[in-house]
Amino acid sequence: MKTFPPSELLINNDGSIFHLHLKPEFLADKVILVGDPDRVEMIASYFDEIECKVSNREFHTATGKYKGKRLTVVGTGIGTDNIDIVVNELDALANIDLETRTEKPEFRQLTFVRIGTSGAVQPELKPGTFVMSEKSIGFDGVLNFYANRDAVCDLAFEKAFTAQVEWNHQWCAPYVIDNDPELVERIGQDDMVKGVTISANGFYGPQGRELRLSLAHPSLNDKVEAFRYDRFKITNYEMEGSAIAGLSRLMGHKALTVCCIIANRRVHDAFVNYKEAIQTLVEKVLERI
Ligand code: R1P
Repeated sequence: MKTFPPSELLINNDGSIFHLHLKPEFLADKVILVGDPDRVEMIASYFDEIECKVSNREFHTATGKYKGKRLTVVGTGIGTDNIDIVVNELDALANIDLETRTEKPEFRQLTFVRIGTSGAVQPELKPGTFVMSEKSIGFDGVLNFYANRDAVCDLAFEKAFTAQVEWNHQWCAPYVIDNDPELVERIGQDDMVKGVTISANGFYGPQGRELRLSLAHPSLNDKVEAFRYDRFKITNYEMEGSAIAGLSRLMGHKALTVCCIIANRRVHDAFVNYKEAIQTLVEKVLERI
């Protein structure tokens, strides 16, 4: 049987997992992931009962019940590097016995729904629109470090994407991954646009924002907007969904990202007072998860 030594699976003295500081009993089967730690408080304010609140570094967690449904909400902070930690540690809480450091015989499936903010790359997607990711494109490369990445990725889409946008091969290879189709249908209803979301490995250069530094590929976002493959076009940028979808597919969990558009990159429009809109999106997800 595979055992996981202390250097690979780090457990705190109180029995909690290293970064999240959570114990296995704190984890619900349904997990909402958000980037902003304040959003954890906002979502927990809808709960009828709070079981626990735990914080360590940028990771803030609350578990409780919403209309009888047990939910865990985790604030991941920004970026897929944090998602690698969060999804691996949540999976370990569910599927590894932390006392014996061995995999549990019965697999426990988790459902992850990320609720985020995002920038649109099609002119018609106005701030305030809700987009759910049918597919995610990872610019981040996290999934490329795991075995069997090719078995879960849409390789034909990847090929079309790298060719059409004239991908710079100094960047890590992009990966394309489906979000869970059942969640796409159940959570993303007619009030959300079905889309293809890029998760970038940065907010400025990697999403084509130019401040004082010039870009290596200044026309990338023109090509991203014009990209077509089968019935798909790219809708939006954010920074976490690809690794959530990719790691979940490899591990056997279900995942979906839904975002509120708060800026349109093509018409240079932004909506910085988005709190009410994101609250509406949270209410929809709480009902549907
Ligand atoms: C960038 O400002 C952050 O906002 C978006 C991006 O994915 C990134 O995390 O999502 P959140 O609002 O969930 O943090």
